[in-house]
Amino acid sequence: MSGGKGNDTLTGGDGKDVFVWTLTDRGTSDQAAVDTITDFNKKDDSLNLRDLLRGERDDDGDNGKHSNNGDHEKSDVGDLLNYVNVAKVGGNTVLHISTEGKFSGNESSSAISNKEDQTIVLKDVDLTVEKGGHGEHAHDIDQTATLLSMLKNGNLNVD
Ligand SMILES: [Ca+2]
Repeated sequence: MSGGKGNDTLTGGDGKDVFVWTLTDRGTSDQAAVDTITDFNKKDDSLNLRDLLRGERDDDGDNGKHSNNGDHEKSDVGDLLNYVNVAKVGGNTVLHISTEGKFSGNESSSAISNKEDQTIVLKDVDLTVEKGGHGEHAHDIDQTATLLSMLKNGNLNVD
């Protein structure tokens, strides 16, 4: 299922749904395209960003070619942090995306919004993992753990 260019609202319905973005779907860093999925199901559904993220690769620089099945290794997120930043807004999970991988992986939300050219809102579902513990940042989102969990659960496909 694909929204195409511009802002779209997507509803998958029952069963396993794959939501696909291609590079031409993106907006600009001045005005990101915002797509909303109304019924993303953690158990069955996945986001395919393979074509949207330009040059994303895993950490060993082999573009996933030498892993067992050609997929992103499930143990590391590689430079995915430069492309995707996950936020929790109310009951929604929001993916901020820089298709050119311009995020530093450690920056303020305003810096992120200046660089993002695609936003994906997953309504009423929480895919985030918090840092945990008791410190001041305990409830901050652990970006690496969140992306790993999405990759592992099949909610996110980038290769
Ligand atoms: Ca769109």
